[in-house]
Amino acid sequence: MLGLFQGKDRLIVHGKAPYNAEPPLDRLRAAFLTDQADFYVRSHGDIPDLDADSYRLTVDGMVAVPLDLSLADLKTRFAHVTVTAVMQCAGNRRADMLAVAPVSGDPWAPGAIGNAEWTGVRLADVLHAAGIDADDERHVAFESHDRIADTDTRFGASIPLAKALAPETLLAFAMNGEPLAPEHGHPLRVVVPGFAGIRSPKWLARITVQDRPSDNPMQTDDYKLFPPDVTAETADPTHGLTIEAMPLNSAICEPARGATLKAGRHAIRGYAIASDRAVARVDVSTDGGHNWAQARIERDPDAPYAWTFWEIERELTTGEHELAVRAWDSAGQTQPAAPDDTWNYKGYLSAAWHRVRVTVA
Ligand SMILES: Nc1nc2c(c(=O)[nH]1)N[C@H]1C(S)=C(S)[C@@H](COP(=O)(O)O)O[C@H]1N2
Ligand SMILES: [Mo]
Repeated sequence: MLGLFQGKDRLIVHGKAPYNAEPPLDRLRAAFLTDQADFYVRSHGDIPDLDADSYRLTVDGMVAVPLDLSLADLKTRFAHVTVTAVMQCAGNRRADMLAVAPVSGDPWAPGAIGNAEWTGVRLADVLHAAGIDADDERHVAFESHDRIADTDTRFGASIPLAKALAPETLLAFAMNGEPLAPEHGHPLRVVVPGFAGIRSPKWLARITVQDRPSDNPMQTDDYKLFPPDVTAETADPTHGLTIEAMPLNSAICEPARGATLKAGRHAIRGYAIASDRAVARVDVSTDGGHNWAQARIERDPDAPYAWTFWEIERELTTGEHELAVRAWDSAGQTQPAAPDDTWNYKGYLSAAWHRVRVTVA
């Protein structure tokens, strides 16, 4: 197993305790599968140091046969499955909303995302072994070993039963063929492809099938989406939208924001992601969104939950340029031009055109 934060020295650190960090965007765009060393870390509290040999997972609640499994039980009783999927924080690209008006939370650039090959067992197989009946009104609640910073409350969240039973939803013990690093949830985490990272608990301790969402503050108060007119003072979390599926998004990874370039042809590269739809088209502008050209896209048709890479070469003349990217999904939807319309006081789901100013000298 990799040691704590091993190789993470390249990351841009937003906070040390809890540890929150993201890769520089050229590292992020360097490989279709993001190395654990380059993978962003989002933690709400401590990073538990769990021993794989003594680890236990409890499955209880509305099940016929409650389970108490070791990691070895889990690995031997259930088929191993590998799914390539993006993990993305609901706060990814928050910095662009912060530029509109103050928001709470870390100012993530577009690096609070990564794409990995997750190996584990299907959550559905474990739930069926516990004898659930597939009543769509149910929820699957998770509890973890870490404590939310400055509280005694363990981290927890839930997903609707239908997504828990979906074939892509895993209890994962490996990432890109390596055991999970401590900061990514060793020895076992949930992976819910297409959903915001908050629904994929790390350091999983307990799974409870119940008739309502988790009562953990992460579920009831945080990760709720509001329109721009709602403030921290007026927000009623019971009226917020629970963030689950992530929106269509794209970002320019190269060149870097603020870069000084030589006049001539330059490659402009980045990623796009459409959650549970496919990215159908990516357009790039070098004049702030007046004129657009279609980028080449690269994706794995067998990995619908992975990201799409895109690239285009453009001639850049001397002066200031505002590069911009917008993606389109298979339903013909595209991203909003400006972050203002979807600005929210928590800075979630920042998905307007990504703009990068560069100087050509
Ligand atoms: N137990 C636990 N699970 C957690 C979190 C956490 O703080 N504790 N953070 C969540 C959030 S908000 C995100 S975005 C992802 C980040 O996963 P990563 O750190 O492996 O990239 O983990 C999720 N799972
Ligand atoms: Mo997150």
